[in-house]
Amino acid sequence: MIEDTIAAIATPMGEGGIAVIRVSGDEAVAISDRVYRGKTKLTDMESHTVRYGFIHNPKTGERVEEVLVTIMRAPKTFTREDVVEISCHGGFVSVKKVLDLLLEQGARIAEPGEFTKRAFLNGRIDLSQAEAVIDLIRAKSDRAFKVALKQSEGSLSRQIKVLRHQLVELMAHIEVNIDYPEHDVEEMTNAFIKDKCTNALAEIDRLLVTAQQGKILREGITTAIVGRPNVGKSSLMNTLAQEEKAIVTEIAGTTRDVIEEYVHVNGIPLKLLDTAGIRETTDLVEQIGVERSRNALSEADLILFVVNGAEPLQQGEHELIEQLRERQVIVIVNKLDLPQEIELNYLVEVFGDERVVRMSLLENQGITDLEKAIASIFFSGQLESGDLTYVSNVRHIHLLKQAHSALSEAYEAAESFVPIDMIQIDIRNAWEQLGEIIGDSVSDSLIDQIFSQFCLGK
Ligand SMILES: Nc1nc2c(ncn2[C@@H]2O[C@H](COP(=O)(O)OP(=O)(O)OP(=O)(O)O)[C@@H](O)[C@H]2O)c(=O)[nH]1
Ligand SMILES: [Mg+2]
Repeated sequence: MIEDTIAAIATPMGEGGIAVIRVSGDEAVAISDRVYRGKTKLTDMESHTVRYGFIHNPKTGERVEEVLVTIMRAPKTFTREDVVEISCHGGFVSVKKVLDLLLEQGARIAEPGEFTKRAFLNGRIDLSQAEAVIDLIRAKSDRAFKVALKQSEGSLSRQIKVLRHQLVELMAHIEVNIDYPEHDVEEMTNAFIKDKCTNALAEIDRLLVTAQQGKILREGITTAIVGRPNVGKSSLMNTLAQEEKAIVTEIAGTTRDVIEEYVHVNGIPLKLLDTAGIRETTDLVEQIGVERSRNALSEADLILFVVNGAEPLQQGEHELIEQLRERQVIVIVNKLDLPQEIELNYLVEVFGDERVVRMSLLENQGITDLEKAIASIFFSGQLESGDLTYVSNVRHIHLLKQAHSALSEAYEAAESFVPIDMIQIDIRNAWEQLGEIIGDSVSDSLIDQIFSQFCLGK
């Protein structure tokens, strides 16, 4: 099916200890052999062994690199084809030279994701596993990595397969009923369909519930730090980032732009946005900054609303509170080291006790309380459970929702005694949509689109 041999640099561009070039395909060993010189020929090497040697230009005889070559023969390889990995010195120039020689000898430069695509096309992994490989590469936290690893091992695929199997059984049952209606009474079949649909719907619901958490694990919770000037927003950013990321001064209006940083709180990744203090101002630059603060505020999943505990709430803050009522908010009452003037009871009344955290960023007080508040909002303890199957891929979520609505329709139809061959169509749709998740019934263009998200050499 796949005939040519592909090659690419598999490590990131730039300087490093080593860089690896990967070659895959029928001719991988033969092509590599033409540019390799060592004690034995690569064609004589056993599978899954490593050899020291040199890469040379067969035309000029020039020695180009000192390398280690790993030979892995099909089918026990990442792509299920013959794979050769050449480890060179980590400079850009030498790696490029070795790659060019391989291309001259008949390899073709791989497209992004083409190695993983071959693993999929050769049946070593299914589509959701391949997509998990992208997640593995992009994982921003330990936990996101574990979830992706689990998916790449096929945990989601297994659950989808069980579901599809149940639907096939249901379809077979209906088929029998269509062919031999005298064997069954309509009522029994309808009850059976409703029962099976209810089970499948519950299972899909369970997977969809994990979707929100999956997104967070992958992308981080977009968290905006907002409040009026000088309350300690940038101090909070620096405390959570554990470095002097943002400028902190006693001048109100220090921060003028949105400052972004990824941090982890109890293993939960946050995409933290420090913003300009919100107030009326005539300063043009600050006005733009305030505008950006408001945008960050409207897009955030979580808002850390910082107030100065040493002063009563001000008019602008009351307005902000009104906007924040319906959002996910943690109020940070800062400057606890100073005599307190703020209406604490009022804040607790509006946002709830566990959503108001008292801190002194100057004296490093209250940080654990804040961490707890963040963790309790998003995971309510659920993340600690051992099941790491999270649906986090937008394509999967969309397909699950479609399968869900098809099955709901089947249920409704059975309830109102619609002819069962009509119901069969809905169930079949759901079965097909679930199949698309694992790549059982996907188009070539979709496959191309999915694999183009990969980096080169993967
Ligand atoms: N006493 C006391 N001062 C603090 C505390 N936290 C921050 N400050 C001081 O408050 C001032 C303002 O802090 P920033 O972090 O720059 O405040 P900001 O909200 O980012 O201000 P803008 O960027 O101007 O909107 C600085 O002088 C900080 O040292 C605290 O817990 N206690
Ligand atoms: Mg600031």
